[in-house]
Amino acid sequence: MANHKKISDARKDFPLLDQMVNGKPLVYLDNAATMQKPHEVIDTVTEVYTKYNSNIHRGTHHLSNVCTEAFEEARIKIQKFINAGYSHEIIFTRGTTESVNLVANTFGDAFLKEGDEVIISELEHHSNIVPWQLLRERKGIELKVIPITEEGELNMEVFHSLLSDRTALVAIAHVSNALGTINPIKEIISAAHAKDIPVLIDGAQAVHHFPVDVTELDCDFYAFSGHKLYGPTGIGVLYGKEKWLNKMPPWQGGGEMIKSVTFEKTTFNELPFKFEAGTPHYAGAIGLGKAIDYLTSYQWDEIINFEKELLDYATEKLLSVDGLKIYGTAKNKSSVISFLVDGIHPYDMGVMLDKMGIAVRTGHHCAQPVMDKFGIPGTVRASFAIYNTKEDIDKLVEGVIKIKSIF
Ligand code: C6P
Repeated sequence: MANHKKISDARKDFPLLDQMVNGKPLVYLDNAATMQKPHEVIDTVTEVYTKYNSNIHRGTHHLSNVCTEAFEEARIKIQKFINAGYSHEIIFTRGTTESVNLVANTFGDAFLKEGDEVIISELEHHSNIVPWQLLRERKGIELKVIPITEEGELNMEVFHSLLSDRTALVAIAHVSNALGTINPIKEIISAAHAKDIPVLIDGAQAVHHFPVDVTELDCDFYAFSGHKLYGPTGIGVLYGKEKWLNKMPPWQGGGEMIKSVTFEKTTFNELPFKFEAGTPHYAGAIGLGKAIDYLTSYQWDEIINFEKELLDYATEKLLSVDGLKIYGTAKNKSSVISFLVDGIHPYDMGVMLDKMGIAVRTGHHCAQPVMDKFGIPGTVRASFAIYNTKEDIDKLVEGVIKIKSIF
């Protein structure tokens, strides 16, 4: 068996973490928004631009061949990472948002008709709500929403009752970014498939926390972003089953996605290129491949246990603060904690924590319906990665207590 790295050594791999913010050592707890990048990823992207930058799939020259090979190797790494059947089922996009929009615009426009229903949930990120609303405007489809409980879990009874002959797609987050809830997507997928309904999973908050196997899940589409996976920004993935991708029309038109073009008729390229119009973000894709190498140099069990330990520690410590309420108390949770302290607006809390060098996210986290459900303007959100420590959490809790005493 390969030698795995130790999580306790992870922190030194992330150069950005070693800095002062507002005169204090940085405590970075905004990982659900974006992860910091290890040296290996930064060096890989630099290497693309310093050693073999060249447009891919186009040139006959050496640099173009090297770059193309590295880009396609990254695709295969991603295929293996999520255990997709074929590398051509991996479409490079700008991120989760673009992946969901791609499905809404191609699958949605081609296969959904007026009166068809798309099931989403109350805990979705806006990027898995708005594309379906835009499709509703174009096609007259209807949106059905699975409500969440006080704990922030999906009401599965309602989900099952929403499935009907009119349901054309279920589009659901694997993990909620605002509450941390890990959704029972296996149950969702098999219930939908029992009625021949395809399922799209928004995996933006999942792929870096635990292994995802799209073959075992049997989902039809799975979307995620590179930057939340310790990889570069501006690159992401749409996994789609070959049977759907082959039937779906292209979305954006341009170079690379065509086989031949005349003014009378254009024929389209094969998968995956049919969906990758224009020069792709190959440096980002190659960097994402390296981020996957980095993440998988740890054992998943170690990552899961480590993040769970941080989550439990932070939950216990934060709950000991008088007047603090945690939003999102699902039994199955990832390392995200949303909270509010009585009488303190989340924005004020965020700004004051920043003065102490502590980076958290505040607001609605692009999940406004979640905030509406709880009748709050937003939350303070701390989210953990493999380079965080219990000391980071101690500093957060000390900060919260101090701010509370000022208020
Ligand atoms: N959530 C957060 O702070 P993009 O921006 O395309 O990489 O990812 C969008 C997205 C989609 N789904 C979920 C569940 C997400 O969490 C996100 C991004 C960040 O929570 C930025 S808003």
